[in-house]
Amino acid sequence: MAIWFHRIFLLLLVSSCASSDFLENPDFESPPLNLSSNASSGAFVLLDQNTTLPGWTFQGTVQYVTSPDLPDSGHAVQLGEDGKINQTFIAKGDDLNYILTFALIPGGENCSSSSGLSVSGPDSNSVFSYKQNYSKVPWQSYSHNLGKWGNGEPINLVLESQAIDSDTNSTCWPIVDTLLIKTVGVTLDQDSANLLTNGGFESGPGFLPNSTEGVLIDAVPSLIQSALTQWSVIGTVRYIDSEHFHVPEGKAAIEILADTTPSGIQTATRDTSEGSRYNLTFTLGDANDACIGHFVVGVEAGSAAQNFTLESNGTGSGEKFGLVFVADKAAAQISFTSYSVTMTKEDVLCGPVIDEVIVHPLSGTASLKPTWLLLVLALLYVAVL
Ligand SMILES: *[C@@H]1O[C@H](CO)[C@@H](O)[C@H](O)[C@H]1NC(C)=O
Ligand SMILES: *[C@@H]1O[C@H](CO)[C@@H](O)[C@H](O)[C@H]1NC(C)=O
Ligand SMILES: *[C@@H]1O[C@H](CO)[C@@H](O)[C@H](O)[C@H]1NC(C)=O
Ligand SMILES: *[C@@H]1O[C@H](CO)[C@@H](O)[C@H](O)[C@H]1NC(C)=O
Ligand SMILES: *[C@@H]1O[C@H](CO)[C@@H](O)[C@H](O)[C@H]1NC(C)=O
Ligand SMILES: *[C@@H]1O[C@H](CO)[C@@H](O)[C@H](O)[C@H]1NC(C)=O
Ligand SMILES: *[C@@H]1O[C@H](CO)[C@@H](O)[C@H](O)[C@H]1NC(C)=O
Ligand SMILES: *[C@@H]1O[C@H](CO)[C@@H](O)[C@H](O)[C@H]1NC(C)=O
Ligand SMILES: *[C@@H]1O[C@H](CO)[C@@H](O)[C@H](O)[C@H]1NC(C)=O
Ligand SMILES: *[C@@H]1O[C@H](CO)[C@@H](O)[C@H](O)[C@H]1NC(C)=O
Ligand SMILES: *[C@@H]1O[C@H](CO)[C@@H](O)[C@H](O)[C@H]1NC(C)=O
Ligand SMILES: [Ca+2]
Repeated sequence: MAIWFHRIFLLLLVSSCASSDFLENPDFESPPLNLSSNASSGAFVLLDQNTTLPGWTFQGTVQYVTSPDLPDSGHAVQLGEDGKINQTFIAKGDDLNYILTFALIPGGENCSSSSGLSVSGPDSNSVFSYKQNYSKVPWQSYSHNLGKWGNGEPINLVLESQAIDSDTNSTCWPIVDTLLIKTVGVTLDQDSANLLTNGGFESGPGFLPNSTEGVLIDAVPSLIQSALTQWSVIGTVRYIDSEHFHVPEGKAAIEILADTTPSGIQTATRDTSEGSRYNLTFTLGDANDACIGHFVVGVEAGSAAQNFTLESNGTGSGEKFGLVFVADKAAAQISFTSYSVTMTKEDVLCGPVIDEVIVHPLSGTASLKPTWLLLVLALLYVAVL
């Protein structure tokens, strides 16, 4: 048992580093230079062609925002009609993934429809929109994987508003603040007992300094493009930190937020052999976020599927469960889907927490075949005698 655990911790040796060094003026606290209008005269100041925003290039309608309701109680930018900002930074270190976390704040009052925010890297793009009932505070942290880049490569980060309504006067334009870039490098430990990578969810987006609400991860169909290393996402999940939530193991875990449709996470095992039996174990719990309810989590592993339930009183519980499955192929699919729509008393969506997902072979599988063979031969030998 001790060896298993030792190896599990070895696998978690993913190098990662959250840094504000990559971006200049990531929180917009360095004010625009050469403002022609009087900046102290209002909370929203339109940037014009004579203005420069330190670190950033901008186009279209971009306003400099001053408000106590921002994550850093300071300044941010609002991307209005055709509003766009960009900044190029240089990759440091080889083959690292660059994961962006940022705060999204809905802009304006009395507006009927929210405009989307498009976030792009050189070969990636995601569109975000502020969703009601996903946090207690009036802003949300989101993440986007800018991809894997080699040392010295330039990464142009572009944030742009995406109008969804023809009536631009009734549109709530997105406000963006506190950008954080985290580099994540996963070195697969082939000797590890766990046949899953990042089964403890320690490798994922960075948490913003003043955030108590975790980081939302929207649907992403590909493991490679996901901000959560090696896991794809269906619906929306919240990446939670142990500083502000109950996390069963390590510093982070996943809280699945099912809305009108089920949400969940999915990955694939490595090095399983078709027809062999494996034991999948995981911890199912609640985040200690006052999420009271009856959790139903569907677990699929290879060809096995089973529903697991947990009665949550929202005070940070956790229970270990297991599911034995037969691998249907070398990379068996493992997924967790929440069917329960749960909300806190404050109308914030919440749900089951998943952590410590481990897959290991059961005895009596391929690796032990030689032993069986020897035993049979020994019996034959005895029989012959
Ligand atoms: C400020 O604007 C003037 C023109 O109005 C321009 O000549 C000057 O270079 C600008 N300075 C900065 C720092 O952008
Ligand atoms: C800016 O506005 C403040 C009051 O809101 C005023 O005291 C100041 O003189 C103005 N400055 C300029 C350059 O107009
Ligand atoms: C930019 O600066 C020039 C020169 O000072 C001025 O003529 C022009 O009106 C300014 N443009 C805006 C949009 O303030
Ligand atoms: C955190 O919030 C406090 C007050 O709201 C603010 O003074 C501080 O600058 C923020 N820290 C960061 C890192 O944003
Ligand atoms: C923004 O992107 C343009 C090209 O679209 C580029 O010329 C410019 O240098 C970028 N700005 C920054 C600050 O990286
Ligand atoms: C929003 O509506 C309220 C009440 O109708 C009004 O007092 C306020 O000025 C409006 N705000 C804006 C920005 O139009
Ligand atoms: C979202 O929260 C608001 C109050 O914060 C509440 O009125 C509304 O019903 C909630 N929406 C849903 C879908 O529960
Ligand atoms: C938007 O508002 C401006 C001034 O507030 C007005 O001139 C314009 O006609 C409005 N546009 C629409 C489509 O309502
Ligand atoms: C699967 O692993 C769990 C946790 O180590 C253990 O309790 C359970 O007995 C195992 N199942 C089988 C069939 O070995
Ligand atoms: C698990 O529960 C969901 C929702 O109640 C149901 O649709 C699904 O068929 C169940 N799956 C299994 C394997 O029982
Ligand atoms: C919540 O559940 C835990 C364990 O399941 C239990 O120890 C605790 O007393 C419960 N709290 C309430 C308020 O029911
Ligand atoms: Ca964890």
